Amino acid sequence: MHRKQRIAIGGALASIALAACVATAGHHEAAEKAPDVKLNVVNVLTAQGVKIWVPESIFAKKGDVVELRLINKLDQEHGYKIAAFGVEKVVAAEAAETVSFTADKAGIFPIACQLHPPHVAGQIVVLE
Ligand SMILES: [Cu+2]
Repeated sequence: MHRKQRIAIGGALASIALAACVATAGHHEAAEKAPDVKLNVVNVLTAQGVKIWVPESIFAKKGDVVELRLINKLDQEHGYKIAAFGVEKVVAAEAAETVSFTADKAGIFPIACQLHPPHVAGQIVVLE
């Protein structure tokens, strides 16, 4: 009697484990499509009068899909360019844009406003 119950429970657990496996596999596929790095980057004017995208440094691992929501809080359009990954966007005053790319090479690459080169630039660090 106990043995039969144990077998029945064992079977049920195996079914649950199998279902969990299937669910995990499905989730994994979905995760591959979702961005690995998802950040809001905000263009602000500091107290010192410096226009800057915050955060200045973005970190990712090689192969990561990076999605950045560029939010321009200033009253003038600004650019966001990462030449290494073909990103070049102009964000209108008090507007937002999204850029997405795959960080397919490791290294440290500059981020700049292509419209106003003197603006303080940032960098993206892609780990091997
Ligand atoms: Cu600018």
